[in-house]
This record gives sequence, C-alpha cells and structure tokens, in this order.
Amino acid sequence: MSPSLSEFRKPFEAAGQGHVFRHAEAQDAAAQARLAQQLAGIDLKLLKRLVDEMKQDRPVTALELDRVEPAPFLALPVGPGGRRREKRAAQAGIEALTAGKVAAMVVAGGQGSRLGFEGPKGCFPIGPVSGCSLFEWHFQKVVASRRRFGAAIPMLVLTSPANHTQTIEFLRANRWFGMPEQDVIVFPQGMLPAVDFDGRLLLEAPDALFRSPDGHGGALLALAREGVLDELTRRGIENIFYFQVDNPLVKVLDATFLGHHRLAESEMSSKMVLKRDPKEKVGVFARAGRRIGIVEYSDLPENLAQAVEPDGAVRFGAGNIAIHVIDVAFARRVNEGGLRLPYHRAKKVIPCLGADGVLTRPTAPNGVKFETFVFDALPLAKRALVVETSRAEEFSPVKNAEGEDSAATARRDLLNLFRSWLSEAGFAAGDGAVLEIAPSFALDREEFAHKVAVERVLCDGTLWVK
Ligand code: UD2
Repeated sequence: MSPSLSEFRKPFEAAGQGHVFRHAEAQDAAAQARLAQQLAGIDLKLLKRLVDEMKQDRPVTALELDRVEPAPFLALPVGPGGRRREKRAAQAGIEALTAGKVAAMVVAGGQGSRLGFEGPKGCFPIGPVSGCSLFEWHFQKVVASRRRFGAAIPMLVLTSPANHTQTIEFLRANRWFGMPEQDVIVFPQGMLPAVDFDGRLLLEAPDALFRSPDGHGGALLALAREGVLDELTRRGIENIFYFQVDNPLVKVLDATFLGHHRLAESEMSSKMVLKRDPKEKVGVFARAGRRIGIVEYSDLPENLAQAVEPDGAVRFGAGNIAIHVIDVAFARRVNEGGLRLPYHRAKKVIPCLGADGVLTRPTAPNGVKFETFVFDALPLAKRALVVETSRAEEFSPVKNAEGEDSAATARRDLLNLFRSWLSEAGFAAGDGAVLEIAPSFALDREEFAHKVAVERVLCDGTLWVK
C-alpha cells in the first residue's frame, strides 16, 4: 500500500521541514500520494547530519588536508624491465578476462549540465566520421573484448532515475549494440534532496521535492541495493572495470591495468595522468599516512594546487581520469553496515517554489546539492594501487560545449590517436583527413597493425576515411 501524506507530517515538522506540505494540501489525492512517495525516500537522520555539516562549513575530503602528501604510483614503464613488468601484468589480466572474471561498468547517471546536451550523455554523437554515440563507442569495445577473450563479459550501465528509462529505450532501440540483452545490466543510482542555506528542503512543484543524483559514489550503494553484486557473484565475476561515459579514449577492459591490480592484490586501483597544468579540473591522488585517496579539484586548497617540486613539476600532479578496477568483494565490504562515504556539497542555482507557490529561477546560488564520490572508497581499501597512463592514449573527456574538454577536442584526440596507429602500420593519412577506426575493427594499435599487415584487411565501413 502506498504511504499517505499525513504519516509524514509529525516527523517532518519535528525536523523543521513542515513547509513541504504547504502547497500539497490544495492538490488532488494523486499529487499528495506522489509527494508522500518522495518523503518516504528521505532519510531524516541523514538529512540532519548533512545540514549540520553544511552549517559547520568544513571542507569535505576523505583524507585530512593538513597531512596530505602526493600518492605513490606505478610510473609508465621504461626500458626492458618496464616492458617485462607490463607483459607479466597483461598476461595476468588476459587470464582473468578469459576466465570470465571481469565485468565492464560505465557510469552514466550524471546530468551533463556543462555540455548542455538534452538527454543521457551516452547518446551524445562522438564518432568523428560515423557520428556514433558515446554508448555505441563503449559497447563496441566490450563486444570486441568478448570476442577477443571468448568470455561472456557483462556490461553494467549506471543511470539515474532522471535518465534511466530514456537510456534503456536508447539501448533497446539500438539492439544493445550487439550485446546479448541478458549481459547488459542497467541500474539506477539514488537521488538526494537539495536544501536552501538554512537547511530547508526545496520543492520544484507542489508535489515534488527538488532532488538530484547522489553522485557516482551512489554506484557502490546501487550495486548492492539493486542486487547487481549478487548477480556478479553468481556469474563468477571478481573485478569491475569502472569508467565514465564521457571519455571516448578509455581502454575499456585494459588487460594490463587489470593485471597490475590483480598482481598487487589491490582492492581498488586507479589510472592517472600527469595534470596538464595546476588548474586542470581533475582530482589529484594523495595519501595521508598509509591511506591513498583523491582530493577533488574543487576541494584542493590553492596553495597545494600551485605547489611545485624543486624540479618544477606540479607537486600534486597525479590527475584522476576516473578509470578504476573495483573488486566485487570490496564493493560488498564497503556496503556492510551502511556505506560511509563523505557527502560533498555544491552550491547551485536551484529553481524552486517560493512561499507563494510560484516557481522561480534565482540568479545566484540559493541552495546546496549533496553527492558522494566513488573514489572516496579508495582510503577504505586494504590495498589501493595507482597506475600511470598516457593522456594521448587514454583521456580526452567531453565535458563542455566548446573549448577545452569538449567534443571538438575529444574528436581531435581520437583523430591523432588513429593517425599514429595508421602511420605505425605504414600508412599516412593526408592533411585534413578525418578518420575513425571503429573499436569493432581494432581495439588497439597492435590489433590494427596485425589486421593491416598480417591479415591485410581494410574493410569498407570499419576504417572510415573522408
Ligand atoms: C570527474 C572527477 C574528476 C576527474 C574528471 C575526469 C568527480 C567528482 N570528479 O569530474 O576528479 O576525474 O571527472 O573526467 O567525479 N556521474 C554519475 N552520477 C552522478 C554524477 C556523475 O553517473 O551522480 C557520472 C557522469 O555521468 C560522468 C561521471 O560520473 O560519467 C563524471 O561526472 P562529472 O562530469 O560531473 O565529473 P567532473 O567532470 O566534475
């Protein structure tokens, strides 16, 4: 039976949130039931904690900022020793992939507000020639990996209630991009309410609170709540290869990275690149004592962001590109007794109902949204490993409509990557040529070189040149 609105009056009034009923009283029973449903999902104890923390206004970081140092990491390989190390790791990764112990997971629950794209960000067209979507680009890599390793690798897709249905419709309309439907697990993260600066819940309609996705830390909660961890265990999956929907360069299911993670017996591992400059909007890897973590760019004090080493290198220069391997057992452990990740705050402009019931869009921030971050689980790991990778090979996110980190720069970087594959294989793409090497044709430069030089295939439609 659905809850009735009157059940919530006492506890919400006691919590100083009685105003949420103000506009619902004049509404019909269906609207009241909708609001009741939302109130049922509010954890008033948690809300009180978040508001208290907000009022204290202390920075929210998983590591204590007054004792952070740069985190150690496995640097890019050099010389024959480095090559041997990489080969051993690749072998371990291939064994795990072939044995069906790995799942891929893309987080796509965010709102993409900076990009200004309507609809799920995964539907954004990225293929420089084909115009294929970010989702298709990533799915092709999983499908190709399934073929390469002969394993039924599942693809997990984290959505939010705001884009869940649209995402499923898009994937279904595209026949799951060649994946068997039962191996695509689409599951929603949770939502959290926003509050004004006095800690009062905000309404976006008489029957609706203003809520937003609970951050990608919500992925860890949702994996447990939605039964995905149980399903993965049932399938014999040990590692989740986690990445963000907005980075088309990501080497999905990279065997070498997986191998490093497994050989180091790490519970959660992350890739990093050196920051482009101290202002680049990426979190940085740091450690406090034995614990490794990430300090988000917006939380990093200016003096730490600008600090340099004697050789001129940025001191906190190890940038987070949001590619992780997370053990299924670890995801289970961090959920035991309730997930305890810190809640970060962001001041936002939040359209909401005024006391007069009229919806207004303020011109300055009027409230606070709360989010948890998946990387705040790193300090909870018994062992966490950070592995350096090359930016040109692996990181060019689509965040903004134009300028840096936009679709234009991501396509440019894809193009540069493909040009380098071509030239290594003995081809030269003319100046100004736009090309695309579909992941379904070749997942990496080695496969591309092999297909071209040994198998002598340059199929129509897979190597796109215009
Ligand atoms: C993220 C990282 C930053 C750096 C950068 C690299 C955070 C907090 N910061 O910054 O350290 O690594 O990426 O590109 O992650 N998402 C969800 N649910 C949510 C929120 C986000 O699924 O509730 C997804 C979203 O769809 C996207 C990804 O997480 O794929 C990153 O979200 P973002 O674009 O808001 O993060 P950004 O760029 O501030």
